[in-house]
Amino acid sequence: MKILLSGTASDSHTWNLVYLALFLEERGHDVVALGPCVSPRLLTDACRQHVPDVVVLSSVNGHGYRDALASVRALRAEPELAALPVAVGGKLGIAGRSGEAETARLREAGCDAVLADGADDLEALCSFLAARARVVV
Ligand code: B12
Repeated sequence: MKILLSGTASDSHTWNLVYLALFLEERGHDVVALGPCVSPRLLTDACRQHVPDVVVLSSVNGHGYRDALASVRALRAEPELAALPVAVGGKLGIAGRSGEAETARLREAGCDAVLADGADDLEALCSFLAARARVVV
């Protein structure tokens, strides 16, 4: 699958993105990596340009919940991107994982998968992608 991998607007961390790019490429995916500090506008423009099968957002600085909310709302506001599968994960809250209310809001806004930062979350991402791959094929 073609995966657009992106950091979020306020997040300057990069090794999470390097790790995820390698992790996804080792599983045979074609990764377009946008890097850190990607604004919602840049993300929507890149999705139009690269036409990915799935968007994976990663954030670890503690502002991922708010940033991802803005990003997914921007994607869902564009008719041609409204159905594009989006998974977000990492350390989304200031105390690591995001809370249940934050997770629910992200889902309501259009995130198809809201994951955290553990090995089980990477496995969950693989399952999410495998389910999408069957749809794409
Ligand atoms: C190195 C580092 C920095 C470096 C980053 C350098 C760089 N080029 O990336 C510097 C010094 C710049 C930095 C800055 C800051 N940092 Co910092 N940083 C770290 C540190 C020590 C290591 C991060 C790292 O590289 N890990 C290696 C990668 C491979 O692991 P990872 O990032 O955890 O990613 C894994 C998982 O999170 C997961 N994952 C990530 N994304 C996704 C997405 C999906 C879909 C899935 C499934 C999984 C997943 O998979 C990855 C592999 O396992 C961590 C503490 C720690 N030990 O984690 C703090 C940490 C991430 N930083 C933190 C903070 C608060 C900051 C600052 C805000 C500090 C400040 N007050 O200025 C700033 C952020 C500035 C900004 N605008 O973003 C906090 C975040 C708190 C939180 N979320 O709960 C942490 C956790 C430290 C702490 N314990 O408080 N940081």
